[in-house]
Amino acid sequence: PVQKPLVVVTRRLPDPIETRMMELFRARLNLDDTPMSQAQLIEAVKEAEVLVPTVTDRINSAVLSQAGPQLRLIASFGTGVDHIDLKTARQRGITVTNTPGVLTEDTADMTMALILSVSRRLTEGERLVRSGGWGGWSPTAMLGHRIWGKRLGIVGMGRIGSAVARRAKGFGLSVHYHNRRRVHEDVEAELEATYWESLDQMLARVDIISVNCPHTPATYHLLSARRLKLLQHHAIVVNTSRGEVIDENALTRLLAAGEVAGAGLDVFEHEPAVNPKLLKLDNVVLLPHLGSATIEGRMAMGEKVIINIKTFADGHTPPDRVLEAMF
Ligand code: 8YV
Repeated sequence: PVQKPLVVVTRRLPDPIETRMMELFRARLNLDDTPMSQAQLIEAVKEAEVLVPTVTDRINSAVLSQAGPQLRLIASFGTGVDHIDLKTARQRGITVTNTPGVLTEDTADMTMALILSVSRRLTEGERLVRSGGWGGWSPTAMLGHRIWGKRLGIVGMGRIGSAVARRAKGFGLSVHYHNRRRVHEDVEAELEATYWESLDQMLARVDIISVNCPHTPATYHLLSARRLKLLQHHAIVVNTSRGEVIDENALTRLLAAGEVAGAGLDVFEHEPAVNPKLLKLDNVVLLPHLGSATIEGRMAMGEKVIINIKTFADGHTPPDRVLEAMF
């Protein structure tokens, strides 16, 4: 087992996490918190025994092919691992871990916040008040749609999708879902969720779509132009997963044409770039990837990273090991 491994952390993490990392490991922190360039990542993997990247680091084959043999573990700070080339990591014998579970509830909260914001025109109304343009209450002004009694279609019924389903029940939504595999009947019964084997059929029948699946080669543009056109014109789309799961240009066109009624997006296809045409639309709520951005969540993510590194350094399989076969 590696003792006190050299751990390179690519971004600033919560202070107590960094302090603990300095105590436990030889931790090298990126104090200015700017995302590392590919050249900096390559420098990092030449020396690091453990790399702690985040979603803003592309740990692709170009980076991994430059890694020295001392790089044994990539302990990612986050749950999604689409920024890491898992196949190349496996071929080079590098273990990969993530931080699942601890950001489930926060991300599900953000999903509900977006559903409500879009349906009830929250940010539009806020902009009106702040602009000084609010002329006073009117019986017909800024009417949104109620969500109670509507049909929610969840794409990806994993941890986060299930947490969204639990909340949705409380808001009086009926829950529908599409997943690679149907979930266990007991879980389905608890969530009162209706399974759709055909995503196309589900899209045509729901009022709200929530994307909660990971981004993998199989889910890239899962919500393609063709599929988005299956939505009813009053439908709204919410995404707290990864921008790449939706064809953002197609969604933007349909929103502008009124063929999709609204969208709540916490993630984008080319983050932090946002399609400029989206910025002009009133029927969208746009957030800067805040799904897991709570103090509690980020602390728990950091603690998970530490446990994964410690367990690995002690010669055991880390609890949150990621295998290609999981996706
Ligand atoms: C973080 C996330 O914002 O965990 C994920 O997959 O998208 C978020 O929790 C980020 O990815 C941390 O690297």
